[in-house]
Amino acid sequence: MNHWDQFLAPYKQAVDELKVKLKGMRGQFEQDHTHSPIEFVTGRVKPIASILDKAAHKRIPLDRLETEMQDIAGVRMMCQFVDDIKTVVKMLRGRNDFTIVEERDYISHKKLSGYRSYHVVIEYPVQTIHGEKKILAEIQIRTLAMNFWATIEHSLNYKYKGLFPEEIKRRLQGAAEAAFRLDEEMSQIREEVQEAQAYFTKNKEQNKNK
Ligand code: 0O2
Repeated sequence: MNHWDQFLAPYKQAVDELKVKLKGMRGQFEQDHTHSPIEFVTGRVKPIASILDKAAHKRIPLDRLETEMQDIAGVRMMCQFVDDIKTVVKMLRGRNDFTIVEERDYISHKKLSGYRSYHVVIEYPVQTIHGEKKILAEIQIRTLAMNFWATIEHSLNYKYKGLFPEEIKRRLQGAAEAAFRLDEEMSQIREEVQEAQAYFTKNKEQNKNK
């Protein structure tokens, strides 16, 4: 096994385990027939080239990656509605299989680029044949609209290496604004749906008692 494989092995294990655990939360909501605040979950170990780029950019010495690069293991949880994000974060705070070390709210405070997402950095204990190893992992929680924007912006970022032409920058900010409005519209439709469901349940109960 080369040095990188050895270094990344616990991160890979953490991502695999977290995906199973967090996808399991969605399954449990389905079993309960209640709206799942989690739409889908993805995860990845940061590619070596991206680790090296980020380390150079943020001046992180390679022997300090473990403590200073928080997103070598990354998991994303996508939600339908903005309010679902709060629910998911509360559930994460209540778990006892990892410890939250930091939260970053880029929803209340969006980034200059237009990026919105809620980040939770955790310390996750990986069980290895040599004993327990605690690693840092980043969970990003966002709506489908936030994810759509971030995915497109990320690929353009890759193309332009962060130096967007003014026109593209302006359009991306406009698209971020449109994604924000889409989230707001959907939140309003959600209220309509929930009102309709409450009305339906009440009528059903009344008919049963007649
Ligand atoms: P990748 O390829 O997703 O792994 P910094 O990089 O200084 O802004 P920091 O301290 O590393 O931030 O932590 P932060 O901001 O909580 O998390 C960084 C990650 O959030 C990024 O990882 C992206 O996944 C996401 N992110 C943050 N800002 C943006 C943005 O403007 N656009 C997009 N598309 N994603 C963003 P990496 O390492 O940059 O990339």
